[in-house]
Amino acid sequence: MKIDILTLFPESFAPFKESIISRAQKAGTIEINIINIRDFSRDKHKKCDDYPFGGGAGMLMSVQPIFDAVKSVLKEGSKVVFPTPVGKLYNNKTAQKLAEFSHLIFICGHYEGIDERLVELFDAEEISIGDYVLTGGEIPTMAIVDSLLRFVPGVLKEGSLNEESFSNGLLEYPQYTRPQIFEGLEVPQVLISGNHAEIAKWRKAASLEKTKKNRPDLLKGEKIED
Ligand code: 6GU
Repeated sequence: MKIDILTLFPESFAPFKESIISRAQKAGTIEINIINIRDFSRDKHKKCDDYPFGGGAGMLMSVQPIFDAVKSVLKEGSKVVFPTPVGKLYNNKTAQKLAEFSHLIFICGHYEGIDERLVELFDAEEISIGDYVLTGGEIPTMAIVDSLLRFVPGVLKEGSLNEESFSNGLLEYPQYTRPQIFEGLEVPQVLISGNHAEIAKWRKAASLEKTKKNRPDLLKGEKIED
């Protein structure tokens, strides 16, 4: 999968040089390009913002640099994604759907946003990562890209996805590592029993308990699958 990220702040994507994402890039499973929108400004001062028609506080991103930047990478089968607080709420299902595209283009908005015609011209998928407002699209883009890459074959180890939170409609069960007793707290005995059937039973119950406590909304009207 190829991902082009269009931003006025290319340095914000330094975290992509780390860990699983960096490994997947080196292995050639994914290719991520960070593109500076400012490089596409035809203004002599490389200006990339402008006043909103109708007035109001703040500036919008200029339409021309973004349009040209998208055009420079757009091809047949590309999907344009625009992270925005007015988008559809993002979840693992959206991540899975996005992971099926061979090419994604992310437009990172800043200031008060982008010209609505860009959404129309590129049939951009507007996605919000939650009911709060961030100062720009860089953090949401990182969250969306990181989470969707988990569904691209070859990025994670086989099987890693199966027991994760949300994969069966529940949150993941609690995990423990050495030492067996820490600050007076013991690891649940069943996990050291070596009895895999009992461990599976315990984990399922613990998953349900965690979900009830932290995300009861996930349980409403849902049938819990084995
Ligand atoms: Cl995608 N962008 C911004 N700026 N704020 C957000 C968001 C996106 N999702 C939630 N808040």
